[in-house]
Amino acid sequence: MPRCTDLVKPTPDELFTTPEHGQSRNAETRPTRLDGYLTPNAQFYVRNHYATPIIDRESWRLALFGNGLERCLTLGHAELAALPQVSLIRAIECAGNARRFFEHDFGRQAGNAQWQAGAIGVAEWTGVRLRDVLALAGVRRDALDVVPEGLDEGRFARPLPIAKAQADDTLIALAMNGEPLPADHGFPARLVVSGWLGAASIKWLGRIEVACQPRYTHWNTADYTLAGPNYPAEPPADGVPVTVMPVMNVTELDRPAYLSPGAQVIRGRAFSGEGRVRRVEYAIDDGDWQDAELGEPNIPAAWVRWAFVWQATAGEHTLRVRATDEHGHCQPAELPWNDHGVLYNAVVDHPIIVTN
Ligand SMILES: Nc1nc2c(c(=O)[nH]1)N[C@H]1C(S)=C(S)[C@@H](COP(=O)(O)O)O[C@H]1N2
Ligand SMILES: [Mo]
Repeated sequence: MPRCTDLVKPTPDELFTTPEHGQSRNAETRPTRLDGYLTPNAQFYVRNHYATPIIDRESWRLALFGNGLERCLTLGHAELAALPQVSLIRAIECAGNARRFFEHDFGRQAGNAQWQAGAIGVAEWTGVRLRDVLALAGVRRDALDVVPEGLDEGRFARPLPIAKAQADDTLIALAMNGEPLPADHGFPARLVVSGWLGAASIKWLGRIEVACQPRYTHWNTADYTLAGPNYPAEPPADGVPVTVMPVMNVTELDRPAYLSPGAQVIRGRAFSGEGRVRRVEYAIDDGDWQDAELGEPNIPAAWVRWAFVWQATAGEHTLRVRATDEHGHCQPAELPWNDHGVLYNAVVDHPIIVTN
């Protein structure tokens, strides 16, 4: 039985959790159930602001318009599929991933779905470069912002600067892990904006405006911003709009984890929106930081799998893990509060209980 009634795919308990405040349309991947490098489509987290719309591929159209283009253009699926296709392995991570830990640190909840660390997935996305599609309509030299819009009920839309829209690895994806996009992940076409907050990767793409003026929607002014007393407002935004996702770790253990004494392989995945992860360290209880072993592949703006062997001894323990990316950015020991609970990437204490 699918538990998320606004979703098409089944979200069984053994593969997903539902973040508190998550309504019936958000489903969080259980990292303990991941196996290979890629997140299978059936296990990929879903973050929907509205119910998944069911779209007919044959009648679906993508409309391009706006004063930043030479001409308006409408394309169907077959026309997109006939353009040069690109495949990329990239993560999509919700800006609100790990939001629940704000409550852990500050004793009160920051807004919205209370994700643990499972609002991230890595897939191979295949489609056309957004740049190639925009070029068909002619991008004017003074184009500034691109506003991709979804066909879901609330027309979810989150502007991008033209430079990011035209990056090599910004795609209109038609396929995910070698299959047509699943309904919940944006069928028939979604954006994949590498390294940026998940909210930029608009699903069920219907329209793209290219504007010579700055563009604002609810989702870059009143949400997906760093807002509150620690951050300056950037009117009309209530804070600093989120762009690149910072270095982050997902440990493949339940909270708390129950393990048996003896040699245990502890695993996880570390990600940085800014490039490759260079190092993952761990510390048990009050012990020193030690290096975990990094696996292959290690793809920029995707993730790297890490592992270490721990000689578990009976009792209660605390594991801490921190990742560092190729720019030297490391997960902080603590993080200031922000009202929408975005970009939580502080090192968290992971409780482990070792019993026979
Ligand atoms: N049209 C549309 N696109 C959307 C959303 C949405 O609600 N509607 N949610 C965004 C957010 S906040 C995230 S984190 C990602 C999640 O992608 P996924 O559901 O494929 O994991 O989609 C983004 N694209
Ligand atoms: Mo998100």
